[in-house]
Amino acid sequence: MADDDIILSELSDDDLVLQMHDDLYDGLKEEIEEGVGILLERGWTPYDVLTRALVAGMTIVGADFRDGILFVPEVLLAANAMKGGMAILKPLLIATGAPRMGKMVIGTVKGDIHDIGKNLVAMMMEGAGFEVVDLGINNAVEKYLEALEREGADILGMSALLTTTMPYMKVVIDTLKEKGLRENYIVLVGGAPLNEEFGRAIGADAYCRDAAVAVETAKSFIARKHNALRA
Ligand code: B1M
Repeated sequence: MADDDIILSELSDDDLVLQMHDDLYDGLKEEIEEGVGILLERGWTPYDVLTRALVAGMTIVGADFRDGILFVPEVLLAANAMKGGMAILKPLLIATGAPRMGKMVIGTVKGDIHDIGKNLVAMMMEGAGFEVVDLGINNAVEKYLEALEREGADILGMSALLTTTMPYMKVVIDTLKEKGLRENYIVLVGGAPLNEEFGRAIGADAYCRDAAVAVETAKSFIARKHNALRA
């Protein structure tokens, strides 16, 4: 049967979820929105729809992106479809108090206006269940610090695409250190001209090669943080 012939509302829950994984992979925003609506009508909690239909689907997208099977345009489409589903779930999730993965403040550093990669990271993080506060581009250190405190964030994400702007990440990290705040946050950095060595040299917790790695890295740091708090 061709995809066009599939009537989502006639699928069993399990088949619908699998179909939604496929639709997310293919970036079909309307189908994802419809699928979300059907599962909610069938009594699914917003959290289950988020994790089992959307996040699980996005995990497949993230893995194939990491492995070079999917590329940026496809991931942007998938992320856009995901955003469609998320927009329906977001108010319901807030109302039902679903557990959150953690909160990230992210922005491109001062002097830099590249935002495509940063936006992709933000979308993938949201897709993985993180709350994301996107500060946009051209952020001075004060803007990051103010947002981290205001939002009670767990993670600071910084993006830079220019060799001339990437050193600014160190300015932000050094300022956090000077104010005794460095240990309060997981600091993740990314952008095409960076590498692991640079991330280490400036005192970040990790350099993230791409959006999928950013999600995986954030998840593992948050898990470590929760384990440390429990111990
Ligand atoms: Co510009 N640009 N650009 N540019 N631009 C580059 C970066 C450049 C490498 C092109 C080149 O010359 N080959 C070069 C930098 C050279 C250098 O620094 N050595 C360059 C230059 C020179 C410039 C200008 C100075 C050009 C000029 O005006 N003379 C100027 C600078 C303006 C400024 O920022 N002050 C400029 C302007 C622009 C445009 C506005 C035209 C446009 C940006 C549009 C926009 O972002 N809204 C633009 C673009 C599109 C590019 C290229 C072609 C593509 C960047 C991109 O979006 N890639 C770029 C060439 C390149 O990188 N190959 C280039 C796709 C994106 C998905 O990948 O951003 O790497 P990326 O993000 C990845 C990872 O890096 C990682 O995950 C993302 C997704 O997988 N990641 C993170 C990124 N941020 C992260 C944050 C994290 C984690 C992971 O936090 C946790």
